[in-house]
Amino acid sequence: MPLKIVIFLLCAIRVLGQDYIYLTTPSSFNDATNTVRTTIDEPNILESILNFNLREKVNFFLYRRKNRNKAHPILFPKERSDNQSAYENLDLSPFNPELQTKLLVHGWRSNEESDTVQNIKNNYLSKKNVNIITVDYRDIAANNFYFAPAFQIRQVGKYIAELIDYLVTFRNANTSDFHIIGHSLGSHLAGYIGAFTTTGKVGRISGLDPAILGFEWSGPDSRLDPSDAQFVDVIHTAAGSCGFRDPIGHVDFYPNGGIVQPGCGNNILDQLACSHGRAHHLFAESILTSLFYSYPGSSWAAFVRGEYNRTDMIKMGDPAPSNSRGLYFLQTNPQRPFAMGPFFGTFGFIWDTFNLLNG
Ligand SMILES: [Ca+2]
Repeated sequence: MPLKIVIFLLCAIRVLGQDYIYLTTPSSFNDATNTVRTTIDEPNILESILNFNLREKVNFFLYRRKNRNKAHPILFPKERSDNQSAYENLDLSPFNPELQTKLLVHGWRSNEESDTVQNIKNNYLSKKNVNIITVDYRDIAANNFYFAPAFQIRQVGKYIAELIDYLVTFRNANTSDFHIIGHSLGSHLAGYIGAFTTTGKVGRISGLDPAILGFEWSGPDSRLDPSDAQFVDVIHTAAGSCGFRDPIGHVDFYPNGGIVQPGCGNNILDQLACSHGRAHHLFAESILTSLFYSYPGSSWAAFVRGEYNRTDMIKMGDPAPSNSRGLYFLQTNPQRPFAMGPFFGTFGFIWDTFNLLNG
């Protein structure tokens, strides 16, 4: 069994807690028709995947500073065709079209109340005056059979895109002001939302360790890619196991090399799960501190050898500049605060400082 599949299984079993999994193969994928091709033989599973009611299963909540601890639900109309009265609960909502909107989506076996969403929401509201819209599709995401939600997020994404189009068309919002942030499976969901938005291209998508399982061999239409937003930034923290290994954004950050994160335990299962979750912790912290100094390079090995230029530094996470492109590397602490600012690679920094001071 190829090593890569073994790693997949380790990752999946850890999260699934069950004894079967289906894997995709490159030859079985058809980008034009499906998100994920699996060898599903069980008709009841197939039925549950294909038949689901989006209006019942997908919920939106709006937060502003004035209601940061009390979610304002955005209600769907009974008749979807009546766009003028759609989402009428918005009339009573604190949504402000003049502001940026952060749209937060969770991943597999998660929900709107999870840290992956709430930490980022709370940090934004403490730092910036923005609209926060959180999406909850927990009934879909809760399916232990990973490939069901991995398949269904295409439809979920299209459904969420309709809300963006509505806000732009009827509430004077600007498509460019939308920033979608998603962890794991939520990263690819964010890609679908961007791809299905019809009123323009959303301003930005941040993918936090995008899920690899079922997507590694997918074409760009079936996963997050740079065409999904004006600017796509990605943080890789469990690259090649739970998270996407290859760069799939305009800019891709690989903290600590991107494969395993420091402070994530000693056994392989804990390391994978913890490393996969580290991406959203790093992003949440970046909203507050803006201290993830990152440097461009060809590989982690080259970075470790000091083959980078400190003057090319950009900051990972929320402050990442929209014109940044390529691969970036950085070190982090093993615990909060994760950001090291300029004080990493101690000897390199001392050497740089020494040289600077001595002309
Ligand atoms: Ca895409």
